[in-house]
Amino acid sequence: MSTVAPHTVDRTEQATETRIASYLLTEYLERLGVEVIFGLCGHTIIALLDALGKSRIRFVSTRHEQIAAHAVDGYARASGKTGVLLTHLGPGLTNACTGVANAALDSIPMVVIAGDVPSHYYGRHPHQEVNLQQDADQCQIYRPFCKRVYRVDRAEDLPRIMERAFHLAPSGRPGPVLVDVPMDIFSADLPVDAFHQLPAPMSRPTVDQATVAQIVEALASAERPVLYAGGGVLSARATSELAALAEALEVPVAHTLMGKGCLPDDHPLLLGQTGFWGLPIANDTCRTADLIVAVGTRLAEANSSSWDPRYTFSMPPTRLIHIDADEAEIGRNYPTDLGVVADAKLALAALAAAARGKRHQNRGPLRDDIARGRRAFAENWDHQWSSDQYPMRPERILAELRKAVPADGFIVTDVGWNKNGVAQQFPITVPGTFITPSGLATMGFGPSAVLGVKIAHPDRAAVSLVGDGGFSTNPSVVATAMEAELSVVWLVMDNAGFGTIAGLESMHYGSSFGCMFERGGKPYSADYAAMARAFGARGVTIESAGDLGPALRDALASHLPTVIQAPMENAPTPTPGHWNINDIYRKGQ
Ligand SMILES: Cc1ncc(C[n+]2csc(CCOP(=O)(O)OP(=O)(O)O)c2C)c(N)n1
Repeated sequence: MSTVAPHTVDRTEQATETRIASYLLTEYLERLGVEVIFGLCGHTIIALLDALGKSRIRFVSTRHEQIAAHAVDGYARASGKTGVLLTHLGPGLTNACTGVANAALDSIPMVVIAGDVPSHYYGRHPHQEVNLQQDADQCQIYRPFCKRVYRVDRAEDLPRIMERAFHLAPSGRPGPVLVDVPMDIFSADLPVDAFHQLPAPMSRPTVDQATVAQIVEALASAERPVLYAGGGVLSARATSELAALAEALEVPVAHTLMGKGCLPDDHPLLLGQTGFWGLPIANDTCRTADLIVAVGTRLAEANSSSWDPRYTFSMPPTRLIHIDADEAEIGRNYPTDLGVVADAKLALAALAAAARGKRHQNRGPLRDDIARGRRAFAENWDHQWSSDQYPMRPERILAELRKAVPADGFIVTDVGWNKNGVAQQFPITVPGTFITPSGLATMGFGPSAVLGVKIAHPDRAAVSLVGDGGFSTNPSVVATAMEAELSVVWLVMDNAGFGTIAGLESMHYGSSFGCMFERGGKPYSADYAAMARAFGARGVTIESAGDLGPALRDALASHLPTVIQAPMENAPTPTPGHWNINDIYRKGQ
């Protein structure tokens, strides 16, 4: 019989075979189908690392916990599975915080396992605990954004809490769950069958037939209806159901930033993205609609032009039917005629089935109007697709990227011209291939998330399109890609500054103080390509616009990670919608 440590289930029972918790936990993670964990070591988690090292689970070690958290996020988005992050306490937990919050705001399922100080040090303020004003409570830093924050106070609770975490993260509205584990618990003995409980298979909520009939009738009889798709449509893998519904009733489809890809960009019923960085045809059609059926969206500020009725949505008089996995989202920002809590895929499938063959209002020249509206907007920049200007025009960078990356390749953006430009001007035809940080819009997301995307789909292209500001937040992603042998590409749009914010500041204040990269009063640009080579990766500097296409094709064919640095003019993305921060700024003397 093994020696029984203080954290066993029942020391008085007759001989229960026990094993060390970290090994049992690792086997449980294997049984759950976990194939990869991203993280960064610390003395609180090496017991688990030892077990992971002996398991089938791949551990990808990053040089910063924020990188690990974004990589988990990218993996979860691309694979559709719950991602797993492993982090040390104190500085590890706080470093990962931004990445986990980013995942939370985009409803990405994630389980965060964090080591903590030994449980018997409660209240003594041990090494690296975030304390001072609160004892043994550092996990609460995650409270405003995690679905649950668990601290495991007794070893016998670890199996039950792990089961809860893997049950809750993907269910309902997905999101991160933190399991904070005092390090002695990883080394405690537990009965060999302690992790017997797997998360229950779950059926997801659908819509009752009467409500389905009501919504389909409302769509069919409306004169100017719009289907409005959010990221929830993509995460539920419900794009073909959306297309079937739209086509059955000839209803145009607009989408949020995260909803891009809900219909192929060349679909004749696709209006495009709404909001500040949206398309005029999308904003105008939504604003003048008589009915909007919104699915899997928060109707968030950026996509709704700060909820100003003059730009994107005018509800009322437009009637709103809102279908979402989370009842808390319904009615938050707009008066709602009908709220439905349902899984997007089941709801859209039921609506599409009921809509098939149903008579609907004559939509007139709807498809022509959409085509004309999209073409008119593109005419603002389509001449730039072939521009030889150097430093390059951003539109030419997008055009070369689209030509080089296969339709099923992933474009993982950061924030800046990359995100706004791709959302607005870059055709996506395969759902799920556009990955972007929306809710928290975290600069630094893209270069790290692409690592997880590539692990989820090693045979597909994965390019992170990122500004030089975003890329330089955590350039050690290159080291991780080298170690993990991930042939990802970072295409760095180099405008020597935090261009998007510089543009805002100069528009309102006539200067871009604090936003551009400068040394001695002159623009300062680091040599990211040389830096990549220093890590052993490939690094390419674009010296004329015509170099980019071949450089991208070489990079995608290479087995090494590649940084491509493309000097670019700091030109703003068009903003057909509205953001009311622009009404707030006031210039003084
Ligand atoms: C972590 C974080 N800090 C600050 C911001 C505010 N912000 C939004 S866009 C941006 C500039 C990004 O610069 P860059 O990556 O060079 O892209 P560009 O805007 O030049 O295209 C900043 C600082 C943010 N979104 N995230």
